[in-house]
Amino acid sequence: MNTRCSLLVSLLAIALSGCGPKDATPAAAKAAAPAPAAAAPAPAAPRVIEITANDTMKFNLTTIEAKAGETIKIVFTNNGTLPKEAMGHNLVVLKPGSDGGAFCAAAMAAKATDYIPESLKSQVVATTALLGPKKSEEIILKDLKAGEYPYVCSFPAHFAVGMKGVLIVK
Ligand SMILES: [Cu+2]
Repeated sequence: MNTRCSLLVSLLAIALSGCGPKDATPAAAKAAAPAPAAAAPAPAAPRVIEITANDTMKFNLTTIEAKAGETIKIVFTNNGTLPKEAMGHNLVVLKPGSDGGAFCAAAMAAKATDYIPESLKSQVVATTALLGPKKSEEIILKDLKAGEYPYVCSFPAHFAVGMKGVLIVK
């Protein structure tokens, strides 16, 4: 019964579509047309760069390269196990020409603001929050200009043991 019904429906559909195949074709073409347009922004999706840190106080990547005009997404993950108060990590991207060491020295007294010193805040291009173990956060750097951007973890003493890197944009 059901089979016969659906067969009838199918036949009806064929009969109906047979009435105006010429109308149907441009309509389908129109419907399909926006698809490539919608897909066009896809290449602009930011390149994702994964950076990790752990209890050894090192970034897995100490050099990142990007092209001028590029937008990148940095996904930063603290894979460590020690508590945030003892071994928190952040990833702070500074403007070209900034002194990462001076920034981190000032950061030591900035516990209240997650080790982002108010006095040097203007040097920050982007930063994650201070992350505890197994936490992850992303930052997006849009339309990068050429230059060398130092990045650091500003948790006390982490810069001194080498928790730093550079984003080179050319
Ligand atoms: Cu750190």
